[in-house]
Amino acid sequence: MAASHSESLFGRAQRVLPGGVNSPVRAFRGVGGTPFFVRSAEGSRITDVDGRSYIDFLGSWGPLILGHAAPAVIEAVGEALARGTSYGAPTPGEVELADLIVSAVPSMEMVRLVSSGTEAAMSAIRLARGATGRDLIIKFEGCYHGHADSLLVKAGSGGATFGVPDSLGVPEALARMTLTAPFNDLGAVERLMDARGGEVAVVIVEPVAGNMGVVPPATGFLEGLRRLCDRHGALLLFDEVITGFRLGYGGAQARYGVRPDLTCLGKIIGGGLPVGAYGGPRALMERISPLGGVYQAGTLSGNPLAVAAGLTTLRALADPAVYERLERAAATLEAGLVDGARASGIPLTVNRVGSMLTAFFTDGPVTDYASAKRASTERYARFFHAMLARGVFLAASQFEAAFVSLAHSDADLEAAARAAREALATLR
Ligand code: KE4
Repeated sequence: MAASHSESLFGRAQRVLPGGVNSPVRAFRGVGGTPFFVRSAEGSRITDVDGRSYIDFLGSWGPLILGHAAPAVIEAVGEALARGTSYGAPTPGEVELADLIVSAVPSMEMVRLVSSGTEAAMSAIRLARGATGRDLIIKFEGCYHGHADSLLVKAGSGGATFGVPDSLGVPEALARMTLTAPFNDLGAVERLMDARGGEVAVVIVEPVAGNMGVVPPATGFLEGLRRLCDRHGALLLFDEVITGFRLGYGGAQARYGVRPDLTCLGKIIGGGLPVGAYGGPRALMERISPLGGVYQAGTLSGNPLAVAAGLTTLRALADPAVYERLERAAATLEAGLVDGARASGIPLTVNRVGSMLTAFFTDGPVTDYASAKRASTERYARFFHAMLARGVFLAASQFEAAFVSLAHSDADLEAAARAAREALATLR
């Protein structure tokens, strides 16, 4: 049979792009097979270069909460485009977006726009180190905060407190400054703080984990981190790149009522174009260059096209009714997965917070990375392809999230639930 256009493109791509992709998870290595190449997308649907279309529950890994090619976003970006693409000088839109973000996010008085979640997390870490004069950071196993060196670190062997590189190219000396603890394990954080709290600049956490699959914070976990940081003079950094404007207009910090010292944002605030941000109280943010001694910069920071997409997206989310709609829609998808698993007898644990969810192919509760890793990646891979064959596109990894958007219709959700029931039945 002739190779599909995606297969031909993937063959060509692999000769010039490492793995044929510009971000590893897109290569389908977690699920096998050839990734489809995208021709276009609109609303809840994405269409590949062979003309196949899928109901999309990835939404570009989170940004497309309005769905693809939302008319208001297309119009706003088009208007900005007609005026130029980048100036390297301040624009009114950046001020409007900054105003909107600091008015929505409870802990923010000031914000700096950057071009990715990685940049946001990396810069917030540097600010925390600069503000406290301390070097150590604490992160959680299974949480991902972009690919800055200090954050590509995993737990040292034998429960040693210092970290070891989780990627080639990360210096051991730097990795040792990152301590790790299991997500939802306050005791482990307390022990780290008791041992070295005076050296810890910041604790960085996804308030609802999305990068081990969706794992909500245990009751009291976020409040406990707040107390431990206060006791030891460390800063608390919420990485809300996924949860910001996803779990409500004020993000996870508003939903759970815990106020971090710093927050990083991304994804939704760019509406599908490159925007990241980090922010917090004025006293901290005024330490950022050009006011203070913590340096951070970016040629395309606050890019007018990306700002237009972000502003339009966030304005569309300002109506609380949209989050009620997202909640109902995601609950329908969750029910379809749970019903399908029950009918087929396949062990499945579905973790959902708002409109982000993960179906783990395991029967136990999934509360941290260790329990998430007990899920069957082999079964997830078969499920992923069975859903794709039925016209539903999920994350190409068991350890990622599915996202429901405002563009998903009742018909889309019913179709996805039907596909899930059929796909799960094929796994028996
Ligand atoms: P970016 O640099 O990819 O914009 O953001 C990094 C980042 C930071 N913090 C959190 C909580 C994130 O989830 C991410 C990026 N998420 C991944 C997948 N969950 C993006 C997909 C990819 O790497 O291609």
